[in-house]
Amino acid sequence: MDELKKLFYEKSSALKTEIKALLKEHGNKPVGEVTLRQVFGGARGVKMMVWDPSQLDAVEGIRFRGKSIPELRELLPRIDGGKEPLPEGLFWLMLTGEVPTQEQVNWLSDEWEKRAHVPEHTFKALEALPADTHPMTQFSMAIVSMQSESVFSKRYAEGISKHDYWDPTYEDAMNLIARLPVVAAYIYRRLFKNGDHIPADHSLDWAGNFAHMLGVDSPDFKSLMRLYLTIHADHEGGNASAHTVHLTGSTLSDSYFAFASGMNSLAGPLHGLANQEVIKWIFEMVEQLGTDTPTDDQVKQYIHDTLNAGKVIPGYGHAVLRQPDPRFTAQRIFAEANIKDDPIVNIVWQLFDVVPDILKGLGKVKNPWPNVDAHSGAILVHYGLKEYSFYTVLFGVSRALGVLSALCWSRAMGFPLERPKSVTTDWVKQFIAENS
Ligand code: CMX
Repeated sequence: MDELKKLFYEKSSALKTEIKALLKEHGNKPVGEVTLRQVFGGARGVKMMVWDPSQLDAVEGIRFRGKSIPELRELLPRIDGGKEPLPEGLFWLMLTGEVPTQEQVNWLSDEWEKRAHVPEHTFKALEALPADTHPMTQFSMAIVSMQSESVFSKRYAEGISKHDYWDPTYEDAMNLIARLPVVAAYIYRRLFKNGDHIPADHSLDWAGNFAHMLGVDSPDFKSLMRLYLTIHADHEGGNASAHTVHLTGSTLSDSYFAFASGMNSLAGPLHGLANQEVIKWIFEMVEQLGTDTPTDDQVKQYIHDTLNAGKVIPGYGHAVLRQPDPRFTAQRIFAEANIKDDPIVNIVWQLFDVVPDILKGLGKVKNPWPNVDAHSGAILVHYGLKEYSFYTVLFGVSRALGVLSALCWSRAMGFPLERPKSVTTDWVKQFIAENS
C-alpha cells in the first residue's frame, strides 16, 4: 500500500471510530432549525452534511483543513525556485489533514504521471462529437466514458465488503485526477488548435504538465496554473458541484459517475460557467464601447444596462461569502506581481471599484463583492488562452481535487445514501394553518 493511501486509511479509520462514539452520545442534538424561507430558498445555511477537506467562512473565505490561501502559499511545497504552491500538496492535505513534505509531493507528481493513461475509446468518443460541442459537454462525456475503468465498480460487482469501499474509491480518485489534464488538454487542442496535440512532459508536475499540454509553455503560465488549480479545488461541501458529487456518490455510483455529475452542475452560469460569462461580458463591453480603456461612467452605464436587461453581473455575489473572495484576491496579487498594464486585467480592477456600490444600491444583493470567477479569465487571456468557452473545464480539473478527496472520506466513513425530505406547497399551507 502506498504511503498516502496508508495515511488516509489510518486517519479515516480513527475518525470513523470517534464519530461512532460521538453520535452514540450526541446523535439527537439539534444543530439548527430550518425556516420556510430556507425550504423555499435553496436550503441556504442548512447544516446537513459533513465535509472535512475545507470549510467556508462568510467573511474570511475558504480554509482548507484550517489553512487560508495565503497560508497555503507559504506552507505547501513548490517546484524548485517556484512561487506558487503545488496542487499535489493541497490534495495530500485535504485527504490526510497533514501538510506534505517536498518528497511526498514529488512522489504524488510521479504517481499521477504513472496513472495518466486515458483509454483510447475516450478519445474516439470525443472525436465523434461535432467540433463545436461546448467543452464542458465534452469534458463530462469524456469522464463518463472512462467509467469503464472504474476499480470501484469492478470490485463492487465482484462482491466487495462495505468496509473496504474506501480502497477502490481511492484508486479511482487517483486515476481520475491523473487523467483529467490529458482529457482537458485534448479537448482544448481538438477544438481550438486543429487537433494538434502535445505529448506530456514527464519531467513536469501535474499543473505544469497541464500548461505544457495546453500549449502555453511560459514559466509564468505554469506558475499561474499551479495557483489556479490550487485555489479552485474546493469550497466546502454545499456548493452545487461538490454537493452533486456527494449526492451521486452516496448511491455508491463510482468516482467517474459522481464527478461527471458534479461537472454538469459546474457547467451552470450561476456556478462555474460564470468564469466564461465574466470575460464574455467584458469583451462585449469593450466592443460595444469601442475602447479597452473605458471611463468609470461608461462602465457604470454598461453595468446598469446589464441589470436593466434582467441579467446578473457575472463574477459578483455569492451564496455564502459576504466579503471579497480571497480567491479573487489571490489572483489579483498574482496579476499585480506578474502582469504589467494589461487592459483587460485593468478592467477587472476597475469593475472591482464600481460594481459593489451599484449592487449595494439594489438593496437586495447579499454579497456585492467579486467571487473567484471575476478575475480568472482576464489572466488567462493575458497568457494567450483566449477561448473562454474552455474556462470552466479548467475550474473542473481543479475541483476534482476537493470533491474526490471528500468522496474518499465519504466511503471511508460509511456515509449513507443522501435522502432529504421534500414537502408539497399544500403541506406548507397546512403547516402554517396548524402553527399560527
Ligand atoms: N448581479 C445582479 N443581481 C444579483 C447578483 C449579481 N451578481 N447577485 C445576486 N443578485 C440578486 C439575485 O439574483 C437575487 O435577486 P432576486 O431576488 O430578484 O431573485 C438577489 O440579488 C438576492 O440574491 P443573493 O441572496 O444575494 O444571492 P444568491 O445566494 O441567491 O445567489 C449567486 C448567489 C452567486 C448565484 C448570485 O450572486 C449570482 O447570480 N452571481 C452572478 C453569477 C456568478 O458570479 N456566479 C459564480 C459564483 C461562484 C461560483 O460558484 O463559481
